[in-house]
Amino acid sequence: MSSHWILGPGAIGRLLAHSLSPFTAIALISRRALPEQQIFTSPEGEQQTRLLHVLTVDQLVSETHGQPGFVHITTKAMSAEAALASIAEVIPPTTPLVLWQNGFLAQPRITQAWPGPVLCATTTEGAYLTGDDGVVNAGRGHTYVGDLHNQHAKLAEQLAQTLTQAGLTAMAVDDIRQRLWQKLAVNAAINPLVALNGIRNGELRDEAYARRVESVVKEVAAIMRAEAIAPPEGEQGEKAWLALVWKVVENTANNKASMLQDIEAKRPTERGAILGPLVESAQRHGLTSEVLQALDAEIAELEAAYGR
Ligand code: KPL
Repeated sequence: MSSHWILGPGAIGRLLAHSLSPFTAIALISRRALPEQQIFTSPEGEQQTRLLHVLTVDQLVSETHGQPGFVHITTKAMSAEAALASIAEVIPPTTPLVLWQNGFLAQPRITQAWPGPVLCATTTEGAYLTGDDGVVNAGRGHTYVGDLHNQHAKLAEQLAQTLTQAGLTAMAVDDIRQRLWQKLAVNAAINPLVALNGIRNGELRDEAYARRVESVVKEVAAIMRAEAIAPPEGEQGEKAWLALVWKVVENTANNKASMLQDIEAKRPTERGAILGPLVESAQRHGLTSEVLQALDAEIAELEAAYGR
């Protein structure tokens, strides 16, 4: 039976560790030590305490721990490459990786650099941490897995089956690139604006912010067209992207978006993984990205002020 190593003990990492552990060997790997006893709360509110195999990166590289069947990288987008580098010496270069990052930064880079198969996953599972020893699966969702060049369909199918058996409904897909860009497009219209204004997602519908959402979507829609990415369903074009953004705003109206949480906790944001690929794509295709660049600069300014 192939074991799953999970690198990054955030909400998705711990959700994976808890879900997979009754079915397969797992190791939850982090930079700093975490308690082995971890509490999992299901979407129905049931609590279970499990003894998980937790390891620090230092322990992993200084001891012998066998070889993993899969390594899931569940760090933030900007930490994924460094996290992989920190354990690369103890895993064979043929090890399949699964990247769970937001945006579209870590995925193409690691796919190009890693000799073995690289799967990407995108999920709508809701999860949040309750400290060093707890994770809550706040809402069930769907997970899609595939690789950017559609060369590892069997492996994606095997992983999707394992995840589904573990209670995380998953499907292998041949359009993961599109799905990652679609998620990024919606994220770009919500995350920076709510982070800059310190508001819940639903407040974007207020007149004071709605115009700015529209101007972000205008640029994003043109970039998506150039990248040959259509909205997931229904019509094409700017109107369809805007409708999708407002639908997500409505469905997540009470959410404190991830970028706002990062700003409040004075952590680096994922602006490079969300706005970066859009700005880079606009430049490549000769499109304007003034609004996106202005958002990026404003977020960068907030991050630069952390230490002051
Ligand atoms: O995915 C999200 C995030 O918080 O990062 C959105 C869609 C903005 C919902 O909060």
